[in-house]
Amino acid sequence: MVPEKIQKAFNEQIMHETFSAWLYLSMAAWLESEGLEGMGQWMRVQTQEELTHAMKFYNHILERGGSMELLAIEKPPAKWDSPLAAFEAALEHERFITGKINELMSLSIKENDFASKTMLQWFVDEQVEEEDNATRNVQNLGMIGGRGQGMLMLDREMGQRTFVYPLAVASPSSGGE
Ligand code: OFO
Repeated sequence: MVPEKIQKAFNEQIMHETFSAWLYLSMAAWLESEGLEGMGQWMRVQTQEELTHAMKFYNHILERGGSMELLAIEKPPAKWDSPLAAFEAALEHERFITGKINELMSLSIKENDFASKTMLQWFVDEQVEEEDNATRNVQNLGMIGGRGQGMLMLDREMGQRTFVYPLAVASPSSGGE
């Protein structure tokens, strides 16, 4: 059984993680429309990652006999002032998500829900990586100043990113993590 408060909060987190995917997919489209295919690819991979995050919460609720209540996803912005502005918005969003994960961790401790606490530790660690990646992107773009050869090279480098399905996100039918 999953405690009522945890189930409600996890349902909300599915919405936040799916909004992350929507936001990054919108950024991917905008970056590609600006001729930055590599940065668009980076954001496409980020979108896929975010969907696995949503699925991790989804699987956890169902594995514990909870019920699902999918919430509406807000419309993300469709354009940004510059690539740097887009990646700064991504960093700001990841900081927001870290705050949400920390709130969930506090709730799981308050509710003595150890199964959630163990699952959430994965997200605590993941958010360190998410903020690190987002910060590095902002720093790199800041150094380049958004122009010239450096921009071309960074775009090529970011385009190398590929999606790897995380083993920690298993469906109930696959036998768990
Ligand atoms: Fe799901 O970590 Fe980014 O938002």
